[in-house]
Amino acid sequence: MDLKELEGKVQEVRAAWERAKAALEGPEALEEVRIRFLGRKGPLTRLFSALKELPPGARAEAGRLLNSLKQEILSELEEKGARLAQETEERKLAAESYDLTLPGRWRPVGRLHPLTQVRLEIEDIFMRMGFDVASGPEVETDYYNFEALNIPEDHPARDEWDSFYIDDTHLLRTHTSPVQIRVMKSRRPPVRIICPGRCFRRDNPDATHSPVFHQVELLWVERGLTMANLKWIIEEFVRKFFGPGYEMRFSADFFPFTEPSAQVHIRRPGGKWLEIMGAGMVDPAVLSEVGYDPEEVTGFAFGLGIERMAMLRWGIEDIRLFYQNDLRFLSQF
Ligand code: FA5
Repeated sequence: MDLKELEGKVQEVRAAWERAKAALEGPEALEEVRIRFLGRKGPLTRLFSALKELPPGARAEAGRLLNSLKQEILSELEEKGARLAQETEERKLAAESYDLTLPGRWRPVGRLHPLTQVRLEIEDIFMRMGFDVASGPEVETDYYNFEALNIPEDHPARDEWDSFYIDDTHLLRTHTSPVQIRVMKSRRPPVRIICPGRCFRRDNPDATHSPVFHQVELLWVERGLTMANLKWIIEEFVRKFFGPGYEMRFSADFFPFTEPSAQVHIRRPGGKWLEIMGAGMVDPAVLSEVGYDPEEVTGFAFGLGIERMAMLRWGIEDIRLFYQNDLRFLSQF
């Protein structure tokens, strides 16, 4: 072999390399082509070993030619490899990227039931006035629900609170007033508490009555309290809860455990009058029953309907809406 012939072979290898390069795709093909051209059995290795067949004067030139082709192939392989790696990376990123035009996923946010909102607000108003929050059982004895409240058996007032009895002496409490008795029996005056809670009556459901409903009981017992204090507290509370535009009506009523007794109606602007509570001065017989001296202390109490407060606040005309768990209704509050 002479230089001329070697030059021709180098040309051939370069041409074959150019074709292989153009068809290159993917990292495996790259490795295959590297072995094919530069491996031990590749054309370049063969040509390098053929150098010794050349006349000594041509070997340097021939070596230069072969080395430059080898460098060319090496650097192009490297470049191609880098490009392939970059393309792979870009494809991966493109597949991972966020599509900002997709609509978001709707995640409903929970909220407090309107009756819970009203209860918390009522508690807040009275706690700021210095009342404690007390509680009592929903299953009561006849004694606390009626007798200690001056409603003996056979008293006609029992008919007003048509009750769910559990056995001869236990019932679901018909009002939160039994908590008055429990609190007074466990503390000495002065006593200043409110008690929110669930009540149960065999009332026929209608727009303003539910067999399960909620009351807030208020009780204040101290030396020298009068009906004027009770009226002031109620007016102050109604003003704070409803704000301007609501009217209040205070009228006489009867409860065996208060004397005198009153009821309170509220009217929303443009709405109907709705009874919200019964109230009165704690009857001396009740004070004696719990061991207080009616000559020494007086007290007043009320029982307020939470559902009625919510109805007046938002202009809701049917109490049953609170118990139907319809999200179209509940999500408005
Ligand atoms: C009582 O329950 C007395 N314990 C209130 C009381 C307490 C008087 C302390 C004096 C001193 P009455 O039955 O009127 O009273 O109920 C009071 C309030 O509870 C009513 O004004 C009304 O707002 C609410 N209420 C009563 N029954 C229902 C019902 N079935 N559904 C919804 N709310 C009711």
